[in-house]
Amino acid sequence: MKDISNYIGGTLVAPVNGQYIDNITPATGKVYSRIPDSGEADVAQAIAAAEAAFPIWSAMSAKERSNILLRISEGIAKRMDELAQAESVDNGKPLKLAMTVDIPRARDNFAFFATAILHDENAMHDMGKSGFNYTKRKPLGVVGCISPWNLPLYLFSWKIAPALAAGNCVVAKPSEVTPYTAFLLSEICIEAGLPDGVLNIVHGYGHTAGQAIVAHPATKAISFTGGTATGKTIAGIAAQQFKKTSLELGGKNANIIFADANFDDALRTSVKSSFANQGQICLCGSRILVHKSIYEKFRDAFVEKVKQLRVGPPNLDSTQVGAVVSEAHRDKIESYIALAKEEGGTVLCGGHRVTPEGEYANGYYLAPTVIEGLPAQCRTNQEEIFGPVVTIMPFETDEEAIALANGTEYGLAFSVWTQNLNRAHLVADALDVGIVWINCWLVRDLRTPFGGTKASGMGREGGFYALDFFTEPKNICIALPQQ
Ligand code: TXE
Repeated sequence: MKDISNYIGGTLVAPVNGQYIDNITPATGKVYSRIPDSGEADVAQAIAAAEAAFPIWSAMSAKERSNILLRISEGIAKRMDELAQAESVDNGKPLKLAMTVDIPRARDNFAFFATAILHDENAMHDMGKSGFNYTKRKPLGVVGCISPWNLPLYLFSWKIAPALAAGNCVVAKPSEVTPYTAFLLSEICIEAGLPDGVLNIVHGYGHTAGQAIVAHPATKAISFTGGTATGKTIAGIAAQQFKKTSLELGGKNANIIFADANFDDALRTSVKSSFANQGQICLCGSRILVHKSIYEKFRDAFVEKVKQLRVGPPNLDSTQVGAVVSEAHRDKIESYIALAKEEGGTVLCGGHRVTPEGEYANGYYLAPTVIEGLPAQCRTNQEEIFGPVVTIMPFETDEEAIALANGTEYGLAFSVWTQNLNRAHLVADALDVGIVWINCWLVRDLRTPFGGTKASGMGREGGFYALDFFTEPKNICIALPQQ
């Protein structure tokens, strides 16, 4: 059994208190490694190391920082198989998904921000004969990055890469549920020659290690992805210290299918947007809204396709839906399925556990579940379930579809399926949401603003939005001599 280490001041170290947390693989329900149960003392060491490294790292040229970050990207590429395997074991996601999405994207995150800093520009505001202003953007100092378990290395690197590229030093905490690839990243950073203390990775629980990062006066900004309730706690602590926060929180996304949609494309993609990563992506479309005139046809075809999804051990090539991330999370998802029934919903397919054979029999497998007949305002249609469960319901008019889509406290990412150009643009404009995908889902351009409205979060990640977040603008005003 492997005990993984914290990465502090450039070295791999044990937690100060010597305590560890069991790390369970959801595919079998068995403990397979142990994670440091870090606390304030470990975070204090990490922050001290980051503070010591900041003058060196921030003084490097963009080119020098870029070269080091590119080496990290290459290090991820070299260890692609090992990282994908670790991600799948830690999270329960199909190995194929980790190989094609998670780890390639972590590699790309580093490469993207490593090169973005070579192509940026700063503002100059001209006052004509009176003078001009130029704006410098300075790194903030030590920043905290806290990430969740659903896309572990993908989201961890999505925060760390822009923070480092902008010249900050980082204290980061991956989810205690899926820590392994973050640990492997520490090894990659050491091999890549990242100067000591520039990135520090502290493992442990959210309420201890995570909260210590947020509460420490030396962290100038917190970038967080995770649950909305946690986001609220973090925002409350950070606000007391006027700390910048970027919060990417939950979603209850609508997938709106109009009668004039390309039926086959909408159908195929809806299966993916509902159940990719066992439905554990904040961008998954968990409420499918279908125009009344095609409702029965779409519903029946959708359920037919969902029934064919193969649920099973993540390491099998044939598996399309793996295990959900933990026993507690499986229980939470099951409680929502029970609630949906109480609220009057009909389970069209799924709604039960799946038990593979042999060593996988105690893993956390759930059949992809489709529920209809629920009112829009019920809890099942309002709260984030974050599992392989979707609801489906009909609508009659464009206005009704928009109202249904906007009718939750969340506003992260909606999909709109129509071949009518005017409808596509008008509906997209009316949706109170951070991201709209028209005739597609999860098509990503890393330059675009990423984030949500309302309870889905605050601020935007991606491209120069992230680099802006991790820097402080300083305006310098030059007055020209007046005649
Ligand atoms: O997330 P948490 P959980 C949603 C989803 C899920 C629910 C809870 O609905 O069921 O959130 O998931 C750290 N101070 N999403 O409990 O707790 C924690 O250690 C500082 C949506 O796993 O928010 C982990 O590293 N940090 C989502 C990270 O926060 C704290 C992805 C996320 O954990 C902390 C995951 C604290 N007080 C869950 N408490 C998305 N938007 O992608 C916890 N953490």
